[in-house]
Amino acid sequence: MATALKNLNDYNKANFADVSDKKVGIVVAEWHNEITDVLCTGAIDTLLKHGIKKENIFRNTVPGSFELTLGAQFLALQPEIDAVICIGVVIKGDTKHDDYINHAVANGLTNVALKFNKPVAFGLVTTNNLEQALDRAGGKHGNKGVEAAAAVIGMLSF
Ligand code: DLZ
Repeated sequence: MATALKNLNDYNKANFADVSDKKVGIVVAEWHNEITDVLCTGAIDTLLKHGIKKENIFRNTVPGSFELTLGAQFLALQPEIDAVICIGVVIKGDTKHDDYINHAVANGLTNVALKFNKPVAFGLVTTNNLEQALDRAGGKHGNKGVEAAAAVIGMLSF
């Protein structure tokens, strides 16, 4: 379903378990950091809202979205980390860089999740322009960071 049909802030918490003892790593890409900061805040606020302790949230940065996969792996291989949220913004430009990055991150994060048997959320905003990215970072479509955090809590409740 397109994001235009579903606000990213709306999620079903009916099946959320008690996650108050869980530890969550967050990896944030520095490209478009004025937007990834907003996404990260959305993710952290959502984790806190559902009982995860501030001291159990570990925020790390990587240069760009392409590096999210290795950042996620660095965190996932730490036994004390229960789940990872990856946050980035890839905006289409003149070349096909966005395609390469987006597919690499989607495949990479899937592999990390399966390899470590831990939830790894895809908090990557992939858009045609800046306006669409802002719409998904606290704008009219909600906040992709909120959605990513809710996905992790949902999977920790599985
Ligand atoms: C190189 C690049 C470009 C062109 N665009 C983006 C982008 O829109 N969003 C993003 O997160 N990163 C971008 N990068 C950087 C790559 O993700 C990566 O950091 C570099 O290619 C170095 O590996």
